[in-house]
Amino acid sequence: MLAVDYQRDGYAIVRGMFAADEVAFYIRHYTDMLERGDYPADLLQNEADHDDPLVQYPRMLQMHRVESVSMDWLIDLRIRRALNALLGADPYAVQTMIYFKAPGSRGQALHQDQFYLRAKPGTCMAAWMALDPCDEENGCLRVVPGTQDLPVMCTEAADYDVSFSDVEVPLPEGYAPVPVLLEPGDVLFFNGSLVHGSLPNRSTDRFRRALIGHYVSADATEVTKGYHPVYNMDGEVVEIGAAEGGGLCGQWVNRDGSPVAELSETPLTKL
Ligand SMILES: O=C(O)CCC(=O)C(=O)O
Repeated sequence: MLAVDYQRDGYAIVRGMFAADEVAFYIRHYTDMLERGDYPADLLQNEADHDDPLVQYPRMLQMHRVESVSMDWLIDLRIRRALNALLGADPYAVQTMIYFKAPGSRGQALHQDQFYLRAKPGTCMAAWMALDPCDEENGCLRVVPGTQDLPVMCTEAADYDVSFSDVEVPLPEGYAPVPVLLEPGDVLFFNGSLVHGSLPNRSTDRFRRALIGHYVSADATEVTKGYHPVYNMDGEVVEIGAAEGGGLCGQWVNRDGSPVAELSETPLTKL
């Protein structure tokens, strides 16, 4: 069922993969890290604007490189088994992130993870675990059905009023994001081509926390340098190459009245 959903849609949800007490533990753990100030900085934030909830509750990146709770979660047996079912083999683990998404926080414009990771050959994969109930009001993740097999698409400038990130994949008519409603402990898996993002948290008092792991399929021989060191699912460092940015990207063109993505000469300018 999980693999069937994933093959068809490029994403699949495992409900209740982690228990309520585990979720409570992760919330406490990362809140403590935030309060102590000993977390890996996220350079995407606008440090000058201290009223921005994203400055008060910044996203953390690559926590698994400095502390074991994150590494243990990244290679947790339940996630490992699900990734095996979806990818047919153990992947390599390359990233952890936590989003606090406090009330009033901006979201993240529609994008593809492969734009950043450039896993080759094969793809990258996300495990996105809800730590709070996630709905449209508090800025749940949104995915765009039908985009799971696209090449890395050319991007446009994102709207900083609603997104903290700077680029956005444009969507032609017929493609629309759908909200992914999750409960704490649910894990959404999605591939690196699937266009996804989130809108601002419009609630006044509800966080939308998520713990996220990124992986590359084990046939990948390269991934962008910033995602090294690369780990196997036993937590051991493995050596694979560093992917380059640039190259061709997909542009929407009209073919017989339908939008299709064709590779364009326009180079990607940013990783
Ligand atoms: O959680 C979000 O709002 C966005 C996360 C995301 O896009 C990602 O993990 O790639």
